[in-house]
Amino acid sequence: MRLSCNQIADYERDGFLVLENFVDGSACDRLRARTQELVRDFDLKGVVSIFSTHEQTRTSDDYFLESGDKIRFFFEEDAFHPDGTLRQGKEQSINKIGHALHDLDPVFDSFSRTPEIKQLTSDLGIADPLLLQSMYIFKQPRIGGEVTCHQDATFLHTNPLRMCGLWFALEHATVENGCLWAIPGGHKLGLKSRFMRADGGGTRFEIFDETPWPEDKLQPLEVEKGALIVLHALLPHLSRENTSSKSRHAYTLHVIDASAHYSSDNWLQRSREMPLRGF
Ligand SMILES: O=C(O)CCC(=O)C(=O)O
Repeated sequence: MRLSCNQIADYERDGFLVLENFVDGSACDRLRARTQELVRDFDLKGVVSIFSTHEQTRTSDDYFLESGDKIRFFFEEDAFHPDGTLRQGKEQSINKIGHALHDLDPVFDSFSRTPEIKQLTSDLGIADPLLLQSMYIFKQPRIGGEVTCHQDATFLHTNPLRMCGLWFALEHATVENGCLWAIPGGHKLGLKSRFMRADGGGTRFEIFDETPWPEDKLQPLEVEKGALIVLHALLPHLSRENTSSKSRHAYTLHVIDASAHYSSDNWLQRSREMPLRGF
């Protein structure tokens, strides 16, 4: 399956592309089942790293900063009682798992490295692809937190910018359970900020443009299980809180081009022993 000229033109115009039925339902189910096993085997003693896009700096502890070549678990902000104990089981409390599932787990590896995804990234102009980052996002029923409007290039910067995000719906994603929203054409507004490692340790944001996003132009991207949403590196997008009783599981992959320089001050780094790989 190759992208048509019209699809490529849509992507260039809007900064995103929705491809329904990109993966089989059975492949989505295999990924969900494997994730259930990972969560079951995850020992949370000593790990209380709450992931929140509201206060990125506070939560950028070592556990987060060292996760670029590991499989690590991050909790919903509302998952804990004030005394630090979980309000409900860990299965209902985890916000996401990241960031090297595709290199460390065989089930994620085979979901991520298919001829179809390889062809797609080539059609998008990524000539020498490297799979940079993977995340399993739960968007838990009732406590699934919002992800504020952002560009992925803020977090994963290359020079020149050659990167795309691939967002796979593992369940039906709707406005009700916190689907993605995007500003069509917003990828032409330029890079607003970068989130990077700070010289003295930890992280910081560097702001290039303080103008707020034109959020009145956001459109919901409601999709069925098995759909793929391709996101341009500069596309402003977000997801709202999940206040419904339904989860909204998704898997994301970010692919860069080996010909572009991966910025050494990006928050996400790999150890020398685990270099990035292609398909
Ligand atoms: O799945 C979501 O809720 C948001 C994911 C997202 O925006 C991202 O991974 O950049």
